Amino acid sequence: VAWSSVGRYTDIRLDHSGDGIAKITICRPEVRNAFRPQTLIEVSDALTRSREDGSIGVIVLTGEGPDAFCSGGDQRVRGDTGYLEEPGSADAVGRFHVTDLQVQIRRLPKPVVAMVAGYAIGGGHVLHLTCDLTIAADNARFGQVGPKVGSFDGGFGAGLLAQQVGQKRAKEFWLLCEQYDAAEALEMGLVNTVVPLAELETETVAWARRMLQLSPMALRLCKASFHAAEDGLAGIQQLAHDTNLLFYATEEAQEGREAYKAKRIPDFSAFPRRA
Ligand code: 2NE
Repeated sequence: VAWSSVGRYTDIRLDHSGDGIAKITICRPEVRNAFRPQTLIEVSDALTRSREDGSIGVIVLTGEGPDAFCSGGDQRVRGDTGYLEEPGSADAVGRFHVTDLQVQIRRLPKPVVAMVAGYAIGGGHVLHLTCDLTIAADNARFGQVGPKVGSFDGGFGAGLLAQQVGQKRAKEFWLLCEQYDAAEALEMGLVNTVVPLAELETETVAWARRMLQLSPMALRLCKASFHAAEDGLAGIQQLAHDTNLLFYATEEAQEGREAYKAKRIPDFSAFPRRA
């Protein structure tokens, strides 16, 4: 793919394939693509751009180099109140930017694919869990390490993992903090496929292109449907509002709008009460 670079970032890169794929790359290989607040602010911005851009149908999230997808929160900027944007500053207040980013990936109405080479560890592992699909290279390694470093992610980090691999296995991830290789990840349903490292991008692009051939609205509703139960009222809200988008296109809904604007009583008598 002849990727073209979009936007100006310091911690990430946003590239377009030219045929509907946006690729967001975390570019901090010197720390195994650990994220600091700035990294997550930039990923969020790239996701927003990709959402708003009608030429984009699929988003790929990845890390630079063969060694890591992402190793989670950058422990060097973890303060006593959260992760710090300006660690040197005396009045720096800690944040958990990753909370909003996880939700953004879940709510994004286009498929988001994690393309994983090397380590997906800690908060980096949770990022792949929140993506819709995961394509793994044969050198990928997965694991949670929170309890080793005094942290945990009891939200999507626990819940989505349990849904994907089962409660016992999910608890094993968190209670033992060990690593699992790509073959084990495939066997437990944590990833969609495992490919040789050299073919990772080609294969991921092929999967993305298959989705680009499909109905965007059907994909959007499929994604929202999966999350409707998992995300409780927030998930139902997304699905409900998506159906509203479709309902607005009907003459029945338009009669309500037109009657309001014309200050008349709406006449819905032409519309069937469907069985
Ligand atoms: C990822 C892993 C297993 C890779 O091991 P290896 O042996 O391939 O590399 P190495 O030598 O450990 O790492 C290379 C450099 O990257 C830094 C290392 O300190 C090392 O630096 P230098 O010695 O070259 O100076 N590095 C790697 N990960 C880092 C990180 N997360 N923060 C800062 N520097 C990092 C191995 O590196 C590893 O286990 N890394 C630590 C993983 C970790 O503790 N992640 C945070 C978990 S908590 C979290 O992510 C979180 C959460 O629990 C809840 C909410 C939000 C976030």
